Amino acid sequence: MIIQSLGVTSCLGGPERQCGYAAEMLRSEFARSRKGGFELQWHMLHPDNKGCKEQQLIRLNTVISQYSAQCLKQNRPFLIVGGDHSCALGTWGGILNTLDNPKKLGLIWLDAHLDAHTFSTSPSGNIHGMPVAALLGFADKKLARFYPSNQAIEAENIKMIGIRSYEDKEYQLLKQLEVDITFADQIRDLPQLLSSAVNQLSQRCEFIGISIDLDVIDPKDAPGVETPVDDGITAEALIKSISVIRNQRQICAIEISEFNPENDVNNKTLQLIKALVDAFYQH
Ligand SMILES: [Mn+2]
Repeated sequence: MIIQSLGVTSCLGGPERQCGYAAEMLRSEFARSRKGGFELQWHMLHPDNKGCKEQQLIRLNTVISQYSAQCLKQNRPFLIVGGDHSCALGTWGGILNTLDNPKKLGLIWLDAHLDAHTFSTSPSGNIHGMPVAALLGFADKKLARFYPSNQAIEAENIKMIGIRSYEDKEYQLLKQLEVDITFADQIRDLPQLLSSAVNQLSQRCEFIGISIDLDVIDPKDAPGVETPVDDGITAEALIKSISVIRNQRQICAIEISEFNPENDVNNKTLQLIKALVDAFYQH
């Protein structure tokens, strides 16, 4: 099986310059040792370095959205490897653009953070902390420019898992929308939780996306992230969970973001990304 894989070598949506390398490092890892059953067909997407950072990110998200729209139309499962988590604006925005009804998309968001800020609420102004607000249709005017769709995911079709660091304003937005949030300290059995989230969404959605921010994992297991937060889920539990849901045919794409090799220890986090990809696609 060939998996279309888009590597987004950008950290335009985050504060650092170090989170754009995951896809190229992962490609080398897979070239070195590959398990059977699937092959990643890589397309690397680099920022074009023209004009200001904001214009670059707007163009980048548009290209990501075209890529995911095309994969969906051709009915091909695909993998997106960021970059910072602002790639989600393009990945899921592109899918929404192809659907006749946005209610057909369900999204599972594994993250330490809520990522539901707008420019009006964010203390840092970093766009990687904002994709969920835009995907739910609550972008402010400035954020809307970075979101290449005018469709939104239904609040009941998004499930946030592993959350443990957020600001009150983003929490208030999601609470008011009654978004299903499972905080990290509420998780007892992650494989069971994830598989029931997928099952629930599959009742009403034709397509389900999985968006993984590596900081959902505890820094002991995944030190190589942009914004580590203590008390996360274990790598083992996440790998197991991903292998449990891999046969769900509605899952159209997996997104993995926020790898920062500068913070990694002995390639632990890089190997973990590879293990997650293997867990989902290997047969
Ligand atoms: Mn995130």
